[in-house]
Amino acid sequence: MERTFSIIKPNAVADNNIGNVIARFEKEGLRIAALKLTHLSKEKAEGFYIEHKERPFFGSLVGFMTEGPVVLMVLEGENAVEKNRKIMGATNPAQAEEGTLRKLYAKSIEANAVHGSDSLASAEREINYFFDKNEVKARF
Ligand code: RTP
Ligand code: MG
Repeated sequence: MERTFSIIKPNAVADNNIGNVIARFEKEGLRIAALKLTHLSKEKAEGFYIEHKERPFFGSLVGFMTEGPVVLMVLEGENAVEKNRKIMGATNPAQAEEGTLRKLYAKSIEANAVHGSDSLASAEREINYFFDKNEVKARF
């Protein structure tokens, strides 16, 4: 059993797609082990995306991620990291497959509806960045 970290980004929250995203995860067999709705500070968003600090889109990305509330989740399930990436689809919604969350709910490559950890190591870092140990409840 694996854990991964997911964010429903500000555009998807603003469009009232929280329920649709969560329903999809549950339908695909992922369980929610932790969840909170919050509004990221600039500092928190910068720290989260620190690996992209030198990329040209960094400032814009941080601006977007702090423009409205987000939903932070820990998802649990078999092969959770890869399963979540498949459900999300490609970073750029123009390249995302039909039926993926990004194809359905993204507005642009930046406002692409969801984040999902890209490896088990990232998942561990990202979960610990946003959640205390006692906030994450094993479901399996
Ligand atoms: P994420 O980390 O959000 O799950 O997305 P990802 O792995 O598919 O994409 P990544 O390369 O890690 O980029 C992180 C986020 O930065 C924004 N982005 N903007 N303007 C651009 O060219 C550009 N490229 C990436 C997206 O919001 C992407 O999810
Ligand atoms: Mg990434």
